[in-house]
Amino acid sequence: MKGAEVISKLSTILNGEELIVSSNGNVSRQVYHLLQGDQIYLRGSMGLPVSIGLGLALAQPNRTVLVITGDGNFLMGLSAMTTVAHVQPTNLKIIIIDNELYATTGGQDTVSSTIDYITMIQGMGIDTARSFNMSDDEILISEMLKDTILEPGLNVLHLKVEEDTIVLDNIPHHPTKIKDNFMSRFS
Ligand SMILES: Cc1ncc(C[n+]2csc(CCOP(=O)(O)OP(=O)(O)O)c2C)c(N)n1
Repeated sequence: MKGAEVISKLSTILNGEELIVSSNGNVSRQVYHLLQGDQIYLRGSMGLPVSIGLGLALAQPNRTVLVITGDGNFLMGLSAMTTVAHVQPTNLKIIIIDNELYATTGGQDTVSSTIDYITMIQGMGIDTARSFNMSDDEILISEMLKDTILEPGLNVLHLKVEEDTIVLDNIPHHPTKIKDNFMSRFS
């Protein structure tokens, strides 16, 4: 299964009230085109989705905050996970779409193939991390996504996915417009 298919499946699980932060590049494009709502689609600012998601979760404790991040972005901002583990924001959910590539910029390898994500994340102090290889059994994916989003507490889901061959159009908004649209959800 590909990352875009995972993101599509989320549309049947989300209730529209969640605040989503997506990592720059293909993942943000997929979230923009495949999910509803004015969300934080990061552009350019690689490595920051977990940091921004943490800040948002603390600022909006009554809303579910969902971070959807590529593995390259996740690894670049890895230190933010130690703060997430320390703070344990119960409204924060993190989904790592791991294609083992910087797919957006031409498919260079990340170092994901040699990392045990669950051991790493549990070592930081997050017990509720799950990992799933999407080539194993596609039927389980909806349940995994549902559990990650609907089960109370800080949840992390690491998904090994196939590379997307279809690249969606870029987001047709300047970051300031993305910010304004997102902020209008609170007015
Ligand atoms: C600091 C920085 N370095 C590099 C880039 C260029 N860049 C944009 S997206 C991207 C790849 C992101 O990889 P990943 O998060 O794994 O998502 P994927 O492209 O695989 O969907 C890179 C290297 C950038 N925007 N900022």
